Amino acid sequence: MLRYLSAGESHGRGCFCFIDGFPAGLKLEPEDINFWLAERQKGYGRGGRQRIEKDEVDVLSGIRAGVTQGSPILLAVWNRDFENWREAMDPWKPSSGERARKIVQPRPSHADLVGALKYGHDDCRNVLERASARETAARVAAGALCRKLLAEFNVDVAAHVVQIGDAIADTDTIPSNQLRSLSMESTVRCCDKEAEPRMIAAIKAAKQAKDTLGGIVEARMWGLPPGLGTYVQWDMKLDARATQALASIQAVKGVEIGLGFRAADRPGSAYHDEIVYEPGDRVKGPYRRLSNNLGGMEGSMTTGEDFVVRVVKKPIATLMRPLRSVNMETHEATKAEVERSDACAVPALAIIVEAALAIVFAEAFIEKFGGDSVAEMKRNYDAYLDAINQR
Ligand code: EPS
Repeated sequence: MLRYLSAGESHGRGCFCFIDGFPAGLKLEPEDINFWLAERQKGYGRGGRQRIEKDEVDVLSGIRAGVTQGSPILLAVWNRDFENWREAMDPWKPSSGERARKIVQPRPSHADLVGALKYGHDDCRNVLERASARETAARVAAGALCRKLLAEFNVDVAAHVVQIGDAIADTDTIPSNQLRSLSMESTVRCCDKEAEPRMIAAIKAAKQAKDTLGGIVEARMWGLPPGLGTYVQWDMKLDARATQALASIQAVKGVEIGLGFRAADRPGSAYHDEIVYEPGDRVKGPYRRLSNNLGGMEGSMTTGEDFVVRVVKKPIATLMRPLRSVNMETHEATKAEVERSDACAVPALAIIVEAALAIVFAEAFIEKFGGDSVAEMKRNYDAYLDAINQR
């Protein structure tokens, strides 16, 4: 069983990730993780923080001589900005006045208010430090290990931005294996050259208006054999696990698989993916679908077609022209706290979505094919492919 948990505060020592149940025998280089950490920091619309940080992984356990050991893996991404926050974030000594950077004017749409009520904090900083999307650096590090494991089985994932504000891309006809190179050419990770400048203009306008923007990312994963996940128990359903992993990314408000909500407009005859017998692709198996409206999932299991999912992120909560709020000490009407923030972090979401999916699907591979070593997984994987190709 693959499990992972993160720890860390946005302006504390760093972002940490504990991964248990990761198979032995996967060869890795630091760049396999650092590349994705750097990608997460990029994107038009990011704020000043990314100029301070240069996220790099520090492996504290579980990897020896560039090979995973089968033992728990502990990863750290140290925060450079911590130097500027030592006093406010000190684990032992309380700081006072300006230096404490106390926040009592919660931002609408952030975790500030409810978190303070729930945990009994009188300082919203105790909430926002952990609720911050900086936590996604830890997930991206864990996701990088899982991507590398999936690559051993020729599974790949690419996410790209399909909407920012009212700028919408047209990318349905772009093959999945071209999404990576096309999105890497774009500062907003958009594969549609015509929509890209409209997205950049939308972010620029929002920034000038001291506002923020959300958007939609689409991810596709390919190289998946049929039969990952299961229909037999609610908490083992793979589409549900992918949805949970994606919905838990900060600011995500919706996830749809395949046609998603657009399934409501169609009769069954125009929605269901018809089945044909078409041997030839060993991984997909001999049965194919004539379309992929279900996004590569039937009965909460992979079908062998590409897994397709879209994720919507709300606009970032911190506005430079703050919305109405309440001072929690005086109960007076006031404006929400203004903290340095991003105008739009949707391009970064693409990298985080890929990482979140890599973790869920790596876990599904380990369940199906065994989790002690990569070599054992490969033996079981080959035997399974032999079996399905005889059906
Ligand atoms: C983030 C770092 C943060 C924010 C962002 C995510 O840095 P700081 O708060 O120091 O500017 O830029 O967090 C949010 C927008 C949020 O709402 O939590 C990062 O590294 O991704």
